[in-house]
Amino acid sequence: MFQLPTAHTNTSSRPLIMGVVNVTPDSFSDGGYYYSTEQAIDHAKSLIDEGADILDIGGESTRPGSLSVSVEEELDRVIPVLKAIAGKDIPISIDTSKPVVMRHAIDSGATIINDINALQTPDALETVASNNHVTICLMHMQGNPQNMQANPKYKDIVTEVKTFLQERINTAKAAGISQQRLIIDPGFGFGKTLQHNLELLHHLDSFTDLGVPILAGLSHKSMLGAITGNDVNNRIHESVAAALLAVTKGAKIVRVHDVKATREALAIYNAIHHKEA
Ligand code: PT1
Repeated sequence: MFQLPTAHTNTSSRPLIMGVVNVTPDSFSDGGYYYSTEQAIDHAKSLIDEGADILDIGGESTRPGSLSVSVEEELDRVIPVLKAIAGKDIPISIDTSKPVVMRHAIDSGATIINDINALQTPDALETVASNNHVTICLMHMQGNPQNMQANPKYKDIVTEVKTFLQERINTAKAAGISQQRLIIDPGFGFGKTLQHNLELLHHLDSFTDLGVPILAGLSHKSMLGAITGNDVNNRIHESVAAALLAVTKGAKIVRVHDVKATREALAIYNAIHHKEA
């Protein structure tokens, strides 16, 4: 069973690396599900070899401008991959906002629900509340992936994101989910300008007040490319720098594509902070 006892209670534990496993059809292939399933399973295995602590499996892109997929399609994408990885002795997170996908993923071995919609979808709260083994990541987003980058607006980004996450924590607890089962995420790139994202990262430490572990996902995001000018497939260095910065600002979990590079960078952090690598 996966819980984050160390991330919650033991400040001497090292930060955890969540490796991203996307199960989305390859636009350069007409091999259909089998092809992308096999590819995702191979990728998951290599992230385990690189030292991932958690795998985050997602079947619906949430990058700016992405369209949602049907429940059936999302299930067809993620469940075979989940089943292939379950039993490999690594906690599995499912990146979904759909209660039906949450339910099937839990039944197939997922122990973390990573919901960019913070359990606001009807039935989502009820679906996860009853299962005491499941940890939930509540993320902030303004708008939805299709429209979120159109015109993001805040008076005070840090306060507004924090207030939202506090409300979602309270709602989850009122539904019977204990605080020990929760993780929060400010949602970098989800309805935020570059300036908003930088302000959030700069003040990430203020989110520790909420009393639950912080997860940060900055890997390969456009905010990094906006600074260096590198395209999405060429942002390893800025992603590693951002992950390390997030950790120094209190993140307990970093969601990354480049597990090996992040692991090596965090080894330096761990050495300084007397945490076991
Ligand atoms: C995240 C996250 C996620 N990000 C959590 N789950 C994505 N908990 C998917 C861009 O600006 O940060 N936290 N699941 C990926 N989403 C994006 C968003 C990818 C923005 C790219 C951008 O480039």
